Amino acid sequence: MFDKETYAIRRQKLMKSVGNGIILLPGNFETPYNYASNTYPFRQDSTFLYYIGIDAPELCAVLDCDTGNEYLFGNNPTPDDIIWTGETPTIEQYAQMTGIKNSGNLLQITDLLRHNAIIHYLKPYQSKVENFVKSIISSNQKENSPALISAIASMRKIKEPQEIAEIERAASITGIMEQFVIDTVTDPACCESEKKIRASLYRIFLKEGYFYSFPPIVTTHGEIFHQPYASKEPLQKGRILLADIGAETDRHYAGDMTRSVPVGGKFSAQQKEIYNIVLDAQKAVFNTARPGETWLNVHLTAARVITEGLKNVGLLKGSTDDIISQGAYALFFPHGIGHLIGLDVHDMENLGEDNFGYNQNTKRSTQFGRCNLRYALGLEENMTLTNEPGIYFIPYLMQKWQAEKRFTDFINYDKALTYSDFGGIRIEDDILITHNGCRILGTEVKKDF
Ligand SMILES: [Mn+2]
Repeated sequence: MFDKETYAIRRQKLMKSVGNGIILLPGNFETPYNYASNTYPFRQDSTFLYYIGIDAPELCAVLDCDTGNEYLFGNNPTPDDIIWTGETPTIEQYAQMTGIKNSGNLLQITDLLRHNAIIHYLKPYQSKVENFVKSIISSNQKENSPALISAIASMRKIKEPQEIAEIERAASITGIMEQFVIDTVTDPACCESEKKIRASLYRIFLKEGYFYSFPPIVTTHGEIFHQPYASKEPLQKGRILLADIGAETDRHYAGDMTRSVPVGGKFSAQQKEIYNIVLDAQKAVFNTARPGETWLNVHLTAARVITEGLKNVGLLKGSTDDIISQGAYALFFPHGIGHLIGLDVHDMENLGEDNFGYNQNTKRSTQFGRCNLRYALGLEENMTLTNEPGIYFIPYLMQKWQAEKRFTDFINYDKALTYSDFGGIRIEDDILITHNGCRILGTEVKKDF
């Protein structure tokens, strides 16, 4: 945790911003793996972490905006709990740790809620939490209070210095992980497998007392964005290994970084040509991202660099403006240029990205590719985001679009299909928006091969 004043100040600000009624902030519960006492690793809800900070299951905070009273509810450990898992704090002690005066048994929550017409809460994502919330709230009180979402999002999207330091730590450990991948894979004698490399990455974050911010992606099929599998076979020289990995600190701030590395240490001329376009797009983002600029415009700037580059290679043709406005470039760059990062690797995704990443004037596009941009609005000082352009050759998508005769004026399908074995390239770093630009978080990791 940070010091308890941090949480007290954040809660005061939240109550003032929401204005009236009750704010319900449930923490997460343990989730069974195969039976009740064998659970998945516990991950606290990020909004609960932000306002309460206590990393333990089955707690629920209630903030009364009308009176300013704060409560923390939870169950005290039973004698059996103490025998099996050791002594843990009582609910009174937890409340003290976060600077809350009132505490009580989980069942006492209903008495407090009964007399209040307005209850603000977010959509829960764990079924146990959802059931718990349903059990204490009457059905006419609806979830996902817009006032609560916008109050939380406007606070969490601007990072405090202590949060930036924490993300920087996550990025630094993630950088050590990427450096390990680079050292291993560029060795001309490399005979490791994706699985072995992934296993070694676990060792790096676990020995720091950290965890991953998402399951590591270590694959020579970089064109599969969330490739869940890793091969046991030794890496093949000539392939590109993509490692999209992130450590999460013990305060649960995320890092998220990607390197695309030539197996054996040297890219082919064809690989290098595509790699340099991605690198140029990443540089364009570094040069564009600053307060006052919109992230949508940053995305389009990167799309322009990718489009121009792919035109030079002969994969795209025609007017750059038309390729971008009609979305033809998205065959090769189908995702957004980056996302907010913080207590979640996709920060606040569970609040509904359209609720804070878009608004009345900037609606989410329905166009393939551009619709995957997670945040489109203005950049402000002390926001943290990822900068992650990529170029991919997805055989399924190239064949599908060709069969549908999509953008035949812009896409050279005959040439594109010769890249069917290429895979994909992404280069990703975490950035902080400063007062007049942006900077990389963590130590910069090699990206020239
Ligand atoms: Mn990312």
